[in-house]
Amino acid sequence: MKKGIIAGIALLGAVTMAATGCSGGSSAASGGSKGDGVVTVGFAQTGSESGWRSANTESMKDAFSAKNGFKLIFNAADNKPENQIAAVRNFINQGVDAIVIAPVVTTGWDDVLKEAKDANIPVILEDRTIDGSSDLYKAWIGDDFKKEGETAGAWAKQTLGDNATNMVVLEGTTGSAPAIDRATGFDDAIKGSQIKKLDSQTGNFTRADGKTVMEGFLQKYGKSINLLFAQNDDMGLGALDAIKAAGLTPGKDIQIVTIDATHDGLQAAANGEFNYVVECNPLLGPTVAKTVKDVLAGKDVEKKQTAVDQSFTPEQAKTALPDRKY
Ligand code: GYE
Repeated sequence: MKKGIIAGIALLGAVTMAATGCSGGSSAASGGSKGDGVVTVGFAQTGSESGWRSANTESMKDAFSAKNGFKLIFNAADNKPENQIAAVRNFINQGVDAIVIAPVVTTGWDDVLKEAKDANIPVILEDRTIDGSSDLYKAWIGDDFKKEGETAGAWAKQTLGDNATNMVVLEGTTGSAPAIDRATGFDDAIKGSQIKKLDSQTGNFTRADGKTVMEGFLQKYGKSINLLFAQNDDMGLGALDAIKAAGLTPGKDIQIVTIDATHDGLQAAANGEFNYVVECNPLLGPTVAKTVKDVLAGKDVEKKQTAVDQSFTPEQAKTALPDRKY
């Protein structure tokens, strides 16, 4: 089944854009380029922590290609908020036409986004959201993280919630929108069930940390763990090694639910090692690129553009795998 359909859901978009549109900016007059027809865009990516991130970076680089009329200045911040803010300041100093940010964390953005606004450089957020005034960016394009958490939690409640169940959680990057919203969605969804959270710690969305933190959980709680909620596939994949090394069978002794639905995640589900995988679509590049062009052309854009996600049982993963794009 084809994915990647973006459903715009913000009705306020047109009004907000009209009020905050980039009229008067030097770039608006030339449709965003400096007269040579090429649009220079600085993209501040989080880093390269996961399979999801690799797919997102590739999608962005493809969409912001020279063939499509862009010059892309790419920065990966190694998941350090201070690196990312420095990269954005650097883009402002270079006088790029537009800035795209996948914010590592939700906080700390006000000053640098005001600087971009003062320089008449429009900012578009992709993937992760921020706290703070929505006047400081033109649009956000991403996935509904709270809903992903709710979907994962609803599966857990339905599958295990009637019996006493001990859960451990591998959280994503502390302070990131997906870590915050997936936790909220999941916890809401399991309310009223017999699932008890034994522990919840960050594994920074990486395989290596997912493995290390799961080893710690297994040492501490041993065989009493029945359920793992990994906030992304990579941490779940790292945890598989720890679970097997402890002599347990993933998917049976410990049921596992993850989020992302990358190729590797779906393969683990098809192998029966993950019991349920919720999708988070990383192929946002084309919609982000179109939004950048529209903003620079002075057109109204929808402020909030949310990708449509689905979820997979092991059987559904087997069916989806041959056509999986990431
Ligand atoms: O789930 C994870 C990545 O922000 C939605 O970041 C993204 C998350 C994704 O590292 O794998």
